[in-house]
Amino acid sequence: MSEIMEMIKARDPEQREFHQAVHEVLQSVQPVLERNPEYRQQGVLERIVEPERVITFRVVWMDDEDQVQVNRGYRVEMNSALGPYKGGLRFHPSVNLGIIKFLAFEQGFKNSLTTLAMGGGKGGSDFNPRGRSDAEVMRFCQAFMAELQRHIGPNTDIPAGDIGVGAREIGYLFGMYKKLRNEFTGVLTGKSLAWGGSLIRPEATGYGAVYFAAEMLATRDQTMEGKTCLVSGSGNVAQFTTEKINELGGRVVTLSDSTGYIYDEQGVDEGKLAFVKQLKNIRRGRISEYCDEYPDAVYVAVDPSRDFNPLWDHQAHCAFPCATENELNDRDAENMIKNGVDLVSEGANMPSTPGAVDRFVEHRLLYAPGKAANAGGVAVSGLEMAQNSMRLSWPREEVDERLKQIMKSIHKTCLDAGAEYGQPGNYVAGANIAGFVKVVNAMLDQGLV
Ligand code: NDP
Ligand code: 2IT
Repeated sequence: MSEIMEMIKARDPEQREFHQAVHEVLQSVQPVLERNPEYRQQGVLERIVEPERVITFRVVWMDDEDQVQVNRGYRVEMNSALGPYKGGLRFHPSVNLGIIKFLAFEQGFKNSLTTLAMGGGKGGSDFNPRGRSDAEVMRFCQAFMAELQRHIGPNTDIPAGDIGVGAREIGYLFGMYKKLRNEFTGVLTGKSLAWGGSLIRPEATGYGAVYFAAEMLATRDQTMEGKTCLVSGSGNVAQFTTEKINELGGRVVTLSDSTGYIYDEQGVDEGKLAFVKQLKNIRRGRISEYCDEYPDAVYVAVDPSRDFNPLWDHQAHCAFPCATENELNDRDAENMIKNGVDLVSEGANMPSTPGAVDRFVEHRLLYAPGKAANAGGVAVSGLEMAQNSMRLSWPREEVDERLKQIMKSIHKTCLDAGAEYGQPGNYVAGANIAGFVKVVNAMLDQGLV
């Protein structure tokens, strides 16, 4: 394992998030490698950490002041052993190749857990949508797709949303793909309902993270009823996590964005959540405005250079980090444990630092890593692809029921794999082992390609 880590660090020394993601998986799968020496003989580790294809490109567009803007575009096609490359697009100024590679690496194992036939991929750009007009976002999306279109297709690579890419961006991207290729196909997921989208796709990641939490609680004969929950983020995943927690009788007391968080002792109920959806999705405002509408809540600005985040320092039973990678460190984890949190279900990808993960595992929390807990989003993307292929759409109840069954199945798969390798109740080991074994066996079947 240490040789592989040294190799990837030597090759790409600056890709810290990618190193972090690989290290976690390699650590978990150590017992699998010991039991299956052919994996090492066949060089699976060397192969699995190297993307099948990396595409980077220039994106040139004109802003509203007639200034030329140049951004970088990426698509990492990581692994196609289980199906066409599948994974979201992220538009955020922090995007770089290391971040896209970490996300694509995680995506491959997550997609493997869903039971659907999807390989791993991820893409995006360092474009910052904040403060940009609709027209600017449209021109950027069109310029981005002008290049991306030659690399993707409904049986090749199917992008979707992630941070900064929601229904609006998917619409502009789809429109440009259709125009350039003269094809109306399911090449993107997360489309609007009227033109090929699936019911429940917008809700799926958040709902899935709460279904997974409910499954974990059931192993201790508990339910979400009456549980106080900390949620971070206020975007797509945070909103629908909050919605499902409310439906199951829990209470969400925090939401955040990259500048700070709100604490609402009374809970973010259905009406307040409708306000947040309007604020974030339509007006594109800041979470601090929540307190102008609901003065009983408090807003706390959070300095990004802080060594802990006060959001995680409140009394609660459950935590759902739904913002971004490494948003929760070892000190935050200690605060959470001290405050009574005994369940963590990750809506975001890799939101907990390695030190935080160690604390959760040591203290035997019900801790679900993102690749298991947030797999509902890509799972319903897979169901959107299935519906597109059949040219029909399933009713809401049917998609929701399939999502529930998939989350149940992922939960069981993680528990079974953990137990098989001597780590009962460890969802990190279980998710990494189960996700890895399926991908690797498919790679072995398909030879050296
Ligand atoms: P959105 O763009 O809808 O929302 C992102 C939220 O996270 C915003 O509240 C944003 O605040 C906050 N955020 C972004 N960057 C930072 C940062 N550096 N520090 C603190 N807060 C930050 O994205 P999603 O809800 O779709 O994605 C959230 C997470 O869930 C990501 O980790 C994503 O990879 C993951 N995910 C998403 C899926 C999906 O289907 N959409 C599926 C599976 C995982 P601000 O407005 O200030 O930027
Ligand atoms: O991280 C993720 O799983 C996503 N952003 C969703 C990917 C998808 O293809 O729906």
